[in-house]
Amino acid sequence: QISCYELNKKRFPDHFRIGLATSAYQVEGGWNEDGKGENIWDRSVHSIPSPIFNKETGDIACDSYHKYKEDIRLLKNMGVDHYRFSISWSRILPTGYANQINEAGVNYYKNLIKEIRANGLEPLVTIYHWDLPQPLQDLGGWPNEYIVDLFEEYARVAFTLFGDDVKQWITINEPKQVCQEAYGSGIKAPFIKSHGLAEYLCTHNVIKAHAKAWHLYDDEFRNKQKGRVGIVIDTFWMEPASDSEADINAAERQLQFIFGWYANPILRGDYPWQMKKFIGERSAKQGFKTSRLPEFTKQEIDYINGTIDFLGVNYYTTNMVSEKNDTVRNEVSWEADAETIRFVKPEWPFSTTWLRVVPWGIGKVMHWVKKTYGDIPIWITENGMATYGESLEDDNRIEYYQKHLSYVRDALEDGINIIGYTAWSLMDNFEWQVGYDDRFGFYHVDFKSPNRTRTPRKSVGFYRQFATTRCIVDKSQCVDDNHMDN
Ligand code: PNW
Repeated sequence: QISCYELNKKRFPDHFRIGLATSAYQVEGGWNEDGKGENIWDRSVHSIPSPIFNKETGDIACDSYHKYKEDIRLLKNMGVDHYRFSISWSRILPTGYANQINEAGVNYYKNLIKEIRANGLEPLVTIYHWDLPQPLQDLGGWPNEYIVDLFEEYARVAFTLFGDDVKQWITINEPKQVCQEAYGSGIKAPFIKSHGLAEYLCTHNVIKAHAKAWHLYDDEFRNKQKGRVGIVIDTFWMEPASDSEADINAAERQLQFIFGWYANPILRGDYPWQMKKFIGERSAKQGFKTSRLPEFTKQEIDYINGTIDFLGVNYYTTNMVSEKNDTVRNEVSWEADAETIRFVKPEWPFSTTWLRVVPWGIGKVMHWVKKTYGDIPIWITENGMATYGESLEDDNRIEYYQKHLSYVRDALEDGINIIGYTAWSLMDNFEWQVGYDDRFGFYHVDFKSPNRTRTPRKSVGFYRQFATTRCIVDKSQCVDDNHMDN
């Protein structure tokens, strides 16, 4: 049992921000209401055959387009500091272009932000969480460089309309899924399979688009609005499978292929050397005239380097990594280019297909980010696990959060500059290609009811206690009250 004195020392600091997250397509619904345009998820979920488990759609999702006031009540009730949500590009710009603004869509976000503020919460707003307007996909989507300027114009609309009330901006959520899963392996909208080609072109443009939006804010909005702009990058922790130099290098290379792919250009000016070397050599062996990994010009490198006020990090799970001795080198794909083998340990508790519960991984990611990129402010923007079915007894979720948070607390103690923590998710929602099967919510949502009733799971009590006391252990669990001062 922990002493209450120790417990109090282990409180998270008062300025540490505690919050909850969702994203537009996953919760809003109202897919064609009030002038909203079609996006790539609308198009995909309505196509036949459906690429989504059980043919589910986000047409109604949690109906937050109508129930946002109730959502904010739930957040308020949990005692959190901030709410992370995303703006649907096609709700405010139905064609994707900024020449035509949909007033009703703008009003939805104005009201949402007003409601958040009126309840004493702070908005943390993601500009792009995977729902590209379909007309821009018809031009080629993210792999077409044209997207860079269009994203800048969308960001300008967002800063102009909402920037007086939003001080924390995220340009793009998880570019790795935006590019690798959407245009490489093709398991997310627009479900394009272009292994080892489009996924690299996509990334090139995502990085440029992010940098442009950051410069735009810096040049034209920062003085007046005084906010900050970051990006959210996701990674698993990659643990070397053995002490061999080859496996240690393989794990580091895998981190660079997932996280450094985006973080290195933004924080160090260019793609990681591991990617340039491996993709370059493999491309040559495969007979390509140039590397499949595009190159930044010197000018672009200078423009992109340092375009960040804080770094958002999403952590869910960990993989073991060993070196793959690939002498043939004929496979053209991002997966193969890294020349690694990834696996999980059977004893790691199972949450969902890709998510084993490995709490210590979050601490290792925090240390690695600091070691690799220096003392950048980190905001943990997602962390969480899925459960299944209708049960409200989610002790495993409580344990997941308790353990992950204790590693976050240790990382703070070690001097890592973590400014906030955002759990995924406020409530069950449309979990992309797996539909409503994986439930990530503190609140259970009844998707069979037209009311989309939200019911608290047991974990709501845990998170409320964490948010309000800033302790991850309950006071009733500590002994000796002598030193407690609250
Ligand atoms: C994140 N993976 O996605 C997203 O930001 C959320 O929209 C999503 O609901 C949440 O995590 C839970 O899945 C990920 O397989 C999806 O590596 C898949 C992976 C990572 C992140």
